[in-house]
Amino acid sequence: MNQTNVMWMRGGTSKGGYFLAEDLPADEQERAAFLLGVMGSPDPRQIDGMGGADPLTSKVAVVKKSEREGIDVDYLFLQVFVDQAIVTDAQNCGNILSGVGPFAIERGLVEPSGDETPVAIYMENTGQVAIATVETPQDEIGRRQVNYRGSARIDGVPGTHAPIPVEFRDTAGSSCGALLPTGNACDEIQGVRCTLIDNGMPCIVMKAEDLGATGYETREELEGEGFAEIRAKIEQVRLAAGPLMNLGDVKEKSVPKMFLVSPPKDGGAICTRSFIPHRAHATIGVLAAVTVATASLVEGSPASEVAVIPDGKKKTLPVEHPTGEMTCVLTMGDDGAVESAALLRTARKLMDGTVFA
Ligand code: NQM
Repeated sequence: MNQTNVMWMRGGTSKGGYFLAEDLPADEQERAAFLLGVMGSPDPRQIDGMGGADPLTSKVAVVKKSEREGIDVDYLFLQVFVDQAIVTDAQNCGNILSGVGPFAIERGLVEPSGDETPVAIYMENTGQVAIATVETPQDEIGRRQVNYRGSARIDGVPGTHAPIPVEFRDTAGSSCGALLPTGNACDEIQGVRCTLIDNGMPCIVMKAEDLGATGYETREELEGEGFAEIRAKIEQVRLAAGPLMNLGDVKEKSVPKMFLVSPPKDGGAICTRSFIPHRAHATIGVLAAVTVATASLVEGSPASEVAVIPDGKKKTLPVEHPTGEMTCVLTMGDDGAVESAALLRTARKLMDGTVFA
């Protein structure tokens, strides 16, 4: 196979190719080879493909109508590595998820049901469910179409767009089997105090100051020569922690994500800088934000030492990142555990056509 149908979309602060499952090879290896060709990997510039030379723009959503009760579509996320010939389903992506609802409606997998259409999405990578609500107003001749225009703003994306609220439930232990896979609020790994946690995304959360960082660096500073030693230390912690998080050897995996946290600077709940896991994130992952916000609520965790947490069972937590913040609204159950998380995202259709590998 050397060509197929695709829709290229921005989903949240990420960008990638959205495919119907039936438009890709069923065989995993064939599919991986095809997607590497589409993106132009492996090559740090991805010059011969559609990828944007950044893990955040080298992403794929594979979507199909669901046969599961109460679910509209199944979504499989694939990370296409930029400079290695690796395509992995070992992580989920909440940013690319933001485009799945609009894509499913555009492709006729979901019938618009009113001015707003809730789309129930089964996330195959982690076996969990998200509900994304998409604006579907009627046009002049009465047809309901996805609306991308609007006044919602998310940090990391210029301009404003139609809001796509996304709600997650029961994301604890999505890939690690438990919220705190070691059972501890704080572990010491390679001499660094950290929380190993998974509330939708496996993450390791450390205080920036414990690594000799401020936690307020720019993406360029985090990726610069001056940060090389700290990056090497972070990778040592990651490789040692992978097996403790039930993820096995994570040398060639894009999880766990690595977080440096510090006190909020702009009125938020906590300030973050993340590595995904080797490039610094320009903003923050969606499920990663939910996970770090959750870490800040865990008593005895390093994150709780720097976070500013409001009272009440429904907590609005702006998670600061290098280019603004992402607000997570976490609802706690009677047992004090996070029951659900809601976030605001936007997405935009960029092109619809044929892509060549
Ligand atoms: O954590 C990047 C992104 C992500 C993941 C990454 C994400 C999430 O911002 O749910 O969205 O961590 O590789 O797209």
